[in-house]
Amino acid sequence: MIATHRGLARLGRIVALAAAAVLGVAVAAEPAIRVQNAWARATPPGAQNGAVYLQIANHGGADRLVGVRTSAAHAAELHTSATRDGVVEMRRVDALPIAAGATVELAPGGTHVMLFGLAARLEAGAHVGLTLTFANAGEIDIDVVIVDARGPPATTHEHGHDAP
Ligand SMILES: [Cu+2]
Repeated sequence: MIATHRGLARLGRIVALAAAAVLGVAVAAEPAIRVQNAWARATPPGAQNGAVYLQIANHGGADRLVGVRTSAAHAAELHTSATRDGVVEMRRVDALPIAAGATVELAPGGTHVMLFGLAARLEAGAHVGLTLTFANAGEIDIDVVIVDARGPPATTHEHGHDAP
């Protein structure tokens, strides 16, 4: 019998998984959903609301973003924006579909996470935590960097998974 390196590696992985299962050890799998480049604009003094933008890369099957929450604001909601007759309208949505293999971008002028009733002013250089809940992937905690009101950090243009 001739076993390829790949076959042996796979066999080794199966054995490791079986051993982990027997021992009751959780096996960390590559996450299907990755949230990256999360940012929000700094808010002026007295502003009550803010918006968070980010990218969701889905390396697994179809999923849905069904919830957002943060301790940085009284409430967080998923919003879509559309221009109708020259007027920008924001609309709350209960869920955002994330197709299999897709990268969904929440960006200015489009879908965003709206923060209502900020606990404190969003100041450039600070970070706030945000928890995203996906129907299949479960909860994912992310770190949102607050940037100068002029725009996103340069890294927002990077699409690499582990780019700084
Ligand atoms: Cu909004």
